[in-house]
Formats: sequence, structure tokens, C-alpha cells
Amino acid sequence: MTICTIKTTPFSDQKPGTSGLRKSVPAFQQPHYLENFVQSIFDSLDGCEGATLVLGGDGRYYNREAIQIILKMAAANGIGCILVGCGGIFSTPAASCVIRQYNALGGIILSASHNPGGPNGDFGVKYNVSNGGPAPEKVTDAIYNRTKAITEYKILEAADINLDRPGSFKMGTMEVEVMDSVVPYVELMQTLFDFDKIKDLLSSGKFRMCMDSLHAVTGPYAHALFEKYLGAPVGTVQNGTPLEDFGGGHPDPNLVYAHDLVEVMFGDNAPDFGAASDGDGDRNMILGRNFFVTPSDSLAVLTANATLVPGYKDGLAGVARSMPTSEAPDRVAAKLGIDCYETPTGWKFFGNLLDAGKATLCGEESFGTGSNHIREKDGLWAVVFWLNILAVKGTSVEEIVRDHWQEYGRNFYSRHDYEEVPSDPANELMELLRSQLQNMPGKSYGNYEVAYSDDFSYTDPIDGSVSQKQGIRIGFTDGSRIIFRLSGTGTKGATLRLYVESYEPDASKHHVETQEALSPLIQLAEEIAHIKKFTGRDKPTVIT
Ligand code: VG1
Ligand code: CO
Repeated sequence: MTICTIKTTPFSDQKPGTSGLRKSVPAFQQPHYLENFVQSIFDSLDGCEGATLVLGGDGRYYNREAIQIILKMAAANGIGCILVGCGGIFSTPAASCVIRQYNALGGIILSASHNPGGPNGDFGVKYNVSNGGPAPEKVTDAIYNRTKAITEYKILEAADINLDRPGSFKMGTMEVEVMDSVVPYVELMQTLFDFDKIKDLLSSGKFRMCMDSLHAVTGPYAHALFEKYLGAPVGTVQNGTPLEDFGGGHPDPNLVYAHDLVEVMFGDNAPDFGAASDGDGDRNMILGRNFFVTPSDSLAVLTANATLVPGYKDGLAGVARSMPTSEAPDRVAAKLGIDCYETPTGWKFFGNLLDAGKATLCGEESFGTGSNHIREKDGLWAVVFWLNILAVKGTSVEEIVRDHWQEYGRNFYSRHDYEEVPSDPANELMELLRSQLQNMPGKSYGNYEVAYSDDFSYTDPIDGSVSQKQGIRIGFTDGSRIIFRLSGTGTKGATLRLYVESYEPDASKHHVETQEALSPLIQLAEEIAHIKKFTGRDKPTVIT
């Protein structure tokens, strides 16, 4: 078999964002586009000669073609062994699990996560390092620098590998192991949770759940986990077959896009528990009967109840949340006497804290929760964690959350997204805000007095690396916050995210509807940032 060296020229737009390189499928299909990025990964790796890598994706359109190209490039670049998902399938958490179990050098995960798929949808490539987590910024910077200078890539002339059944193959001198990652993933879950107890609950006939995989990657994992191992009736998992275009849907587990599930959980005779996950399986949404759990509250509830679950029975070392995530987990941490870390948006910032044993649970407001069992957020893990708590407590989701508010107070929280707005005015909005930050502290807006205002900068407590300009935050003396960020995962124009939070200790006010409770702050955000003027929109695209 011949190794071909192909001449190429750089693309200027291959800078990885919050979670890898994300572009439209047609962008990835341009000649050499995928190849340039993949070669840049290989060129940036230390010791890829003979190494083991994990490879797979969320099953979206172009997944299979990309896998065949990457296999041939890996073989030409001297990789020793590739563990590839059967059918090309690897959820992000399962990839993280397998990288760790096999001591692989890293993994290439093909996903644009919650972005829509299909021939005109999005595609993505991210590189994870040997701890199983997303590459830290120094690695993504190295890859990006390489993409700007690349002149050639290597690829083996070889036949495609059959991805549809497990087995061992050779491609040149490289070994290819086609594996089903459902089993190692479920086995990991068994080490953390009380499967017998959850099984009693799910097979009792008294408790019903509904899991919506949104036609994305968690389907096979969820069918096995809930219907085979945990005793839930067949049919518990809906939309459980991964489709290349996610059935035309938007594989994002929130109240807007997971509409099938929302209809079930807010309809007549709703089940006790509902959950959904995203395109690549790292996000989760938790619902009770007629009840929505905000992701920030979910992290706080898991933290408060962790010792009920076998894997965390000895307590938590600490907890970490991204900056825009509500401060609900901070209140639990304070009561438990453990540290609560605040990181920039993106799971890569949790890696060092998890590796150093400083944090056990982590979470983001964007429906991401996870722990030190892997180095990615993990949608199904969160679902099983909730089930384990429900099985122990024997109460409902709503009761657990309301009791939680009663004990800790309620952090009202909402995110408003303005998607696909023109980039220039979005950047202007951010610049204008930045220019005002210095003069804000001490200033009053109606009942709100600014306590601090800055563009969030994070110094990693483990390696000292500094990440600047991670979001504009304005904090008020009563504990409320308004935060502005531009998304780093969108592929069209800019997406402005406004995050709003207020704290309510008084239990008699906990029933107020979230948007209503936050409306003075939402108006204030408009007053300060002139969102309507800059985005040309009179309301957000998505409210979560
Ligand atoms: C979004 C979320 C962030 C999450 C990231 C990747 O990033 O806000 O919390 O880590 O997506 O999630 P951004 O830059 O668009 O706000 V996923 O499920 O795409 O791997
Ligand atoms: Co995701």
C-alpha cells in the first residue's frame, strides 16, 4: 500500500471554538478541508508514532466518509492502533471513557453536538487528549497554528474498512479495532450507581420514565442502559435510532427543541420522569411531571444529594461550574464546606481540576453535567444519577427541587439566545459594553446597584494558564447577575447569549414564573446593552 503525500494550502478559518472545529457540511467537503485539519492534529501530537487513538462520532451526515479518510491518514502518519466505533458511533462520553480505559494517546470525535445535521447541516471535529477530555487551549492553539502553515498531508491508498461489525482489521501496518462502546460505557455506569435499586424503581410499575434520544447518538446506549440493564419497559426510549439528519430536528435537549418529550411530560397522564440528550450525548435535560429542572439547579441538587449514590458516597472533593452557570451550586458547596470553582464556558476548563482531584462534579448552564468518572460532560450519567436519587428518596422530581429551594433559596435563572445575528453589530455590542465596564461599579439602575463588572478572566489554579475575555459580567449588590457572551460553537454569523440570574431566599416567592421573576433584570440588560438595536431582533430566538 502506498502512502501518498498531497500538496495543500492553508484555510484561514480552522480555529477551534468552544468545542473543536465546527463548520457546515459543505465547508468540510471542500477539497483538503478535513484533511488539513486532521493533519494539523497529527503534526501537533507528541509521540503519535505507534500510538493508540479512539475515533468515532455522533452518526451525523458525513460521519462515515470522514472516518474512512481519517483512518487512512492515521495509517499514513504512523498511528499504531485505532479503536473505531461500530457503525462509526461513539458518543462523546463513551469516547472519553474508552480513551481512559485503553490508555490511548487521545481521540478524534466527529460531532457538531447540538447543531442540526444533514447535507446542509453542521459537522465538527474535536481532539481529546489522554485524560479523555477536550484538548486544552495550548493544544488547540498549536493545532490552529499548524493549520495556518500546512503545505502537505499524508494519506494511505487503501480500501475502506467495514465499520458495521466489531472485529480487528489491518490498514497498512496500523491495527483497526471496530468496537461497540455501549458495553464499556454501561460497565462504567455500573461502578457508580445502584443498578438494583434503580431497577426496582423502574420495574415496579409505579414509576414511569421517558427518555428522548432525539434521533441522535445516545439511542443505542439508552436502549441498553434503561431497557436492558435497568428494567424499564421497552418503549421507554423514544427517537432512539441515530439518524444522519436527526430526523430533521435540532438535537438540543431544551424545552424548545425536545418538543416530543415536552409534550409527553407536560401532557395528560405524564410520566414521573423525563430526560433528553443532545447530538453527541454529553448534554441532558431533566424533567419531572409538568416540571422543568434548570441545569444549574440540577448540578446543585446532584451536589447536595451525591452521598446517596454509591460512586460518591464518601463525599465530594469540590464542585465546579462555568461562569454563566447560576450560583445555586455555590450555596450547596458552602454548606458542605467544599470548594466551588468558577471556570470559563467549555468543558476543557474542568480537566485540570478533575485531574488534580479538586472537583468531583462539574456543570454548565447549557445542559451539561458530569464528574471525575470521565473528562467530558455526560448526558446519560446525569439521567442515571437522578434516577438513583429518586430511587433512594422515593419522592418526585418537583418535590426534590422545591425542598432544595426551601433549604438553599432559589436562584432564578434564564438564558436568552439571539442566534445567527450579523457578526459586526454583535461585536460592536460587546465592545460598547467593554468600554463601560470600568465606570459601572457603584452605579445604580433602579433598585439595582452594580457591585462589580468585568470581562471574565480565568487563571487555571493548576497550571497557571490565563484565559481572557470569557464573557462580560455585571454583578449587583443583591447577588443578581447579568452576563453577555458570544457563542463559540455557532457556524453562521454570531450568537449573542444573555444570561440572567437573581437570588430569592423567601420561599413564599419561589413559585413565581422564571421570566416574570427575572423581567426587571431582562429590561435592565436591554437598557445597558441595546440588544434590540444591535441585533435587529425584538426577542430572543431561544429562551432556556
Ligand atoms: C456552548 C455552551 C457551552 C458548551 C459548548 C459545547 O458553547 O454554551 O456551555 O460547553 O456549547 O457543548 P458556546 O460557546 O456556544 O456558548 V456541546 O454539547 O456542543 O459539546
Ligand atoms: Co454535545
